[in-house]
Parts: sequence; structure tokens; C-alpha cells
Amino acid sequence: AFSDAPDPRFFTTPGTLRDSYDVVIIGGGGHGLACAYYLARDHGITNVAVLEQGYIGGGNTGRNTTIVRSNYLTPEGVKFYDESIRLFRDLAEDFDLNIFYSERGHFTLAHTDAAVRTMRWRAEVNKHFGIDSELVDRDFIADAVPMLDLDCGGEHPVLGALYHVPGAVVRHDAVAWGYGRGADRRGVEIHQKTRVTGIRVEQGKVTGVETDKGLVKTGRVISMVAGSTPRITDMVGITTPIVIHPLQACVTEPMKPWLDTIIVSGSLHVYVSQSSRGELVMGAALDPAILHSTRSTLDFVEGLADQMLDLFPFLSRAKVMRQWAGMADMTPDFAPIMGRTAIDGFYIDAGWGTWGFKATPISGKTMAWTVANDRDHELIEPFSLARFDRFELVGERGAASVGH
Ligand code: PYC
Repeated sequence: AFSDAPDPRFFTTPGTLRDSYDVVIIGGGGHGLACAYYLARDHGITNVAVLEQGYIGGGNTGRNTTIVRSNYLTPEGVKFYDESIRLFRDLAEDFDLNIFYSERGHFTLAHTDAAVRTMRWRAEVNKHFGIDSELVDRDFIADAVPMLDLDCGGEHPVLGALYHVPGAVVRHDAVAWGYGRGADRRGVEIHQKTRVTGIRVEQGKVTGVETDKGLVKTGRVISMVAGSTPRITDMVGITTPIVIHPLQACVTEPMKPWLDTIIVSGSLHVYVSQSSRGELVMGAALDPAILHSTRSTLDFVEGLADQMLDLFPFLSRAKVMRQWAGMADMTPDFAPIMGRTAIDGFYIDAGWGTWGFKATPISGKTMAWTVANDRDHELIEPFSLARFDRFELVGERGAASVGH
């Protein structure tokens, strides 16, 4: 039941782990907390532990550039992310918490004929599913983003763009904390600083989870981590085609509002929006090496600045205030891996590469449904791990904002 008692903090701090839980969620990021929330709210499953090795929302949830969009390329992707946007729009009310959801409009710039063709393709797929996206020309972009140098200093002029009206930014930590508080109030236990060290499987079925705080019995485990996915799947003897690359980002010092929209340039490998605090939130391509690291580099800021100045030359004196990195679980087709697995009671929500934050609500909701019904929700059927054995890939590479 939802408690109305005044709560000076967001969460209760659970004591020791119980002996057993109906469901154990590994990973206290947005996805794990959203799943716990919907398990409790929609399915009445509250004997749930979320195990987080660090602190909640401290992984990729707190390290992304907060962009939400549904302008994907495949029908499977478009339907999935569109449903996520619908959920995002209601979250502040669901949580009774301001998550600063701000619809800005989202431009993906095309600098080549091939990119224009892909943008048109995406626009048509989007429109087919009722999503507000269209291919726009230079005049349209110039009206919407007057500060943008459409000629990019003559190097790679912008030819057009995919304009996606619902594109939004949202406070990422508020999303994680809203889900966490909602789950906590419904009886879910969130155990931070609790590292999973093993998963017990007997005769093909999950029976428990080993942690640095002791063993808990459970028949259902959901892996909802990033960066650590191979470590967790090794525990149950499952392999995925995931490889991990660092993805870096940074913010400038705050400045007066001048950029209302979200700008992505796949060819120049940059994306930028201006936060409600006035900072430019920016990112670039994946780091090239396969690496398990959250180290920031000067190389990244130098490369990003170079490309940003092609688009916005007047920013040459803007100071970078902070930079950081996350770990992106990349899949071969740039789509996630979700649902049941060959191990009875072991579920996976992984492969979120550079596109995971925007899926937070829908991944939580569909994974909760999948676990409650022990059947893959129809929206995630295309994303099953088994697709790689069947060669039924969901090719979303052309809709990734991040270079690779
Ligand atoms: O997929 O929109 C995106 C995105 C932006 C930054 C990283 N991923």
C-alpha cells in the first residue's frame, strides 16, 4: 500500500538482506528501479530486492545526456520507444515529483546525400506509426536554430535534418529517484553497496543469489546492469554478443538560454542540448577501444570541441566545467537484449549501448510484465537474446545518435 506518512528522506534504508525474495533485481539504475516500481504497482509483487553495487542511479543513468526520443528506424524500435515517451510524459504525476521533462524538438542533421536518405526513411517509418517526425530543409533549420552555422565553416554543410517534435530532455537522477521512492514506498527493498558475487542455478533453474552481504534464496533474478553484464551472465553460463566501450560526455559552464532544441550530428559525431540550468550538455562518439573504464580523457574534449565549433563557432570561449564517462554495452545491431533466457528464472535487460536512458520507463514496465507472467511482453519479443541464433537482427544502427 502507498504510505502517506511524511518522509523526510526519499528512501527507507533496509537493514540486512532477508533470507529470500520473490524477485531479485541486479542493478539499481533507472531500469532496475523502474522494474521494481512496476512489479509492485502493477503486479502486486513487493517481496523484491534491488541490489546495487554502488549507489542508485550512479551508473549510466547518471552519466547519459538525458535525451528522450522515438525517431528510430525499425518498426520494433519505434513502437517500443514511442511507448516509453508516453510513460515519461506521465511520470511527474505518477511520482508526485518534478522530473523537468522538457519537450524541445530534436534535429538530426544530415551532411551528406546518404544521410538525407536515411533521415527520409526514418521520417516515413515514424509517420507510419503516428510519430511526429519529418524531413526538413535548411530554411526550416535556420528558423529554429539561428545560431547554427549551416555551412559548418564550409567543411560539411548541412543539407537537411530529421526533425522529431517529441524529442525531450529530462532530469535523469530525478527519474531514478522517483522510481526508487515509488518502489520503496510499496515495500521493495533497495540495497545499495551490495555486490552480487554469484548466482546459484540448479538443474537449469535459478535458486539464489550470492552477495558480499550473504546468500539470498530466490527463483527469479533479473540482470539490469550496464558495464557488468558479461560478469553477471558468466555467473549463469550465458553468453551474449555484448562488447563494452566507454562513452564520454561533458557540460559547459552555464550560459543564458540560446539553444531551445536538441541538436545531433551523426556525421560530426556530436549531440548537444542546453539544460534548464543553462549548461550545454554534450557528447560525441564511443571511445574506439573495447574497454571497461569510466576514465575521462582530454582527447575526447578536444575532438568534441573541434566538431562543436564547426556547428557553433561563437562558442570558442565557452568553458567545459565537468566531464565523465559511462560504459556502453554495445550489441551488433544496436538494439537491446531483453526477456527470458535459457535459464529458468533468469531474465535479462541488457545491451543498452548508447540508447538506454530513454527506454527506462518502458523497459521497467515490460520487464516487470515479463517476470510477472513468465512470458516475454509483446513489445520486447523482437529483442530476445535468441534473435542472434536465428539471425533476426533489429538493425537500429542508422538511428543511433552516437558515432561508432
Ligand atoms: O540515442 O539519442 C540518443 C543518444 C544521445 C546521446 C547518447 N545517445
